[in-house]
Amino acid sequence: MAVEQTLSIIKPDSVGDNNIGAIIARFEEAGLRLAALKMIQLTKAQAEGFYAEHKERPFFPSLVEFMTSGPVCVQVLEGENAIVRNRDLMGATNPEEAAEGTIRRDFATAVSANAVHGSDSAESAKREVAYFFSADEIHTRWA
Ligand code: RTP
Ligand code: MG
Repeated sequence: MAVEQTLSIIKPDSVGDNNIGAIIARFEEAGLRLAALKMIQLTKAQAEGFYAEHKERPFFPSLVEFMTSGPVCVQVLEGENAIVRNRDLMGATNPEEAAEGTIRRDFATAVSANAVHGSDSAESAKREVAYFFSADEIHTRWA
């Protein structure tokens, strides 16, 4: 199985709820490694660009407003099959539908405030990692 990188975001609700450490512990306990990490306040343009695939969706304006409502913690997670493994750790988009023991089940309060983002494909991961990090900010631990 291939070692992959994926882009993870701890969203403003979880940062505000003081759950950064608890969520990062989930990744580390599952064997994913942090290759990059930073806290940033997204601008409206940054949030719109990041979620551009959803720009025609009715929830797009509220998604952008939420993602800019406070700082986020963005990280590159690395490991075998990291993209799907991170999505499995996150759980379903709607926390009411998320399986027990997942991050969204345990930390999210609504579909619109759902604790974390994770890249959903290899193509997304490549784009999203580069959206936030330059090559010299990523410290691979698998080479
Ligand atoms: P994310 O991109 O944040 O990891 O979430 P996801 O893949 O699980 O879900 P996606 O379909 O990409 O949607 C992006 C974010 O938009 C909000 N959303 N609201 N029906 C709704 O009101 C609705 N659908 C999606 C969620 O906050 C979701 O995380
Ligand atoms: Mg998505």
